[in-house]
Amino acid sequence: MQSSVKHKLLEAFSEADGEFVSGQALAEIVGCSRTAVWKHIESLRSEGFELEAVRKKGYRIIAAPDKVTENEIMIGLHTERLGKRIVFKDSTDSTQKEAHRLAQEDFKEGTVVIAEEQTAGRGRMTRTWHSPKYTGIWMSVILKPQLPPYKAPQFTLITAVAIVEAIIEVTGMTPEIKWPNDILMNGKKITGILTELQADADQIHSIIIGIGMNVNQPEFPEELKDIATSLAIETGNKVSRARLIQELLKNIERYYDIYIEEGFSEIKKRWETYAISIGKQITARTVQATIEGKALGITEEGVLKLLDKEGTIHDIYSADIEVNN
Ligand code: BTX
Repeated sequence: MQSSVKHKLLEAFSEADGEFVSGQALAEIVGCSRTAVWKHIESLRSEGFELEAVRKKGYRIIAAPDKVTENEIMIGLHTERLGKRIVFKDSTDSTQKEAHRLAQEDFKEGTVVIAEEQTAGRGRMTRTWHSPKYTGIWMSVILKPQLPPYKAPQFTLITAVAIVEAIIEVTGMTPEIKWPNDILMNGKKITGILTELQADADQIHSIIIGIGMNVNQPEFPEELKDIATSLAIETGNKVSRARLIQELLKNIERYYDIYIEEGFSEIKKRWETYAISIGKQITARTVQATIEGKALGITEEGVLKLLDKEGTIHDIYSADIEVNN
């Protein structure tokens, strides 16, 4: 929508102070037809404005979108490095893409990209990540650990523990981790993690950790509604995205520091207490094959050990898994 039209409509609603404004009056204010007004109203709705339409009365505004501001995140952010620089976007294709670009421009470790909406949010491989406006946390964190690339999968596990504990802290509910990169609530996906690298053969330059957390969506599109959920759906309340972002950054920094100073064992221990698949019969679909067996646990490198019924133990580096019992 042209921003001047949007501006005029929002001004008219603001002056009406919650009362109805007729379609005809809006058409005159904006200088277009009533059908065009209706289209503009639809466009405001898609941006998160709640507008009521009543025949013969017109339109009235019920709520403006629940935006997050940079200041809201900064006040109450208790970190040393993470989030000291936040690149904040109202809309972007993918925060991962933006973070990759910034990482190459020699941005410091801890820079975070956050968007209110992603138009081409991505998951692993060529999958898409549904990222509607003003409802979730679509965020990428740039880290620059001096480590070899084979350590990178551990960062997905560090992030998973950080996410679970942030959700516990803010909502009091305990989600579960499904190896390697899903966080579930009541069996449905509440958060996905995408860990990507800029590296040469023996040294990581940057790790870009993408976090997509469903927070306040009231519902999901048809193709996701059986597998996805949001914190608002599960808790019955709207949840503060700014507060969650603060907790996430604090926890990621904390476990990252523990990892660098003490190694992986504390994180592995916590990860295992939140994981659903360990000790269970699972089906793992990798790019090469589908393997069924018992998930024995993860290694220090974050690799899943899977025992098949012939007694062979497989090392699974990346897969989609299904828990069978
Ligand atoms: P994944 O490949 O494990 O999961 C992707 C799959 O999850 C999709 O194919 C779809 O079935 C399902 N899905 C898509 N959107 C949602 C959603 N909102 N909630 C639940 N399930 C969904 C997971 O990949 C990693 C996702 C990381 C997303 C973050 S957002 C910030 C950053 N920027 C970016 O482009 N990606 C990351």
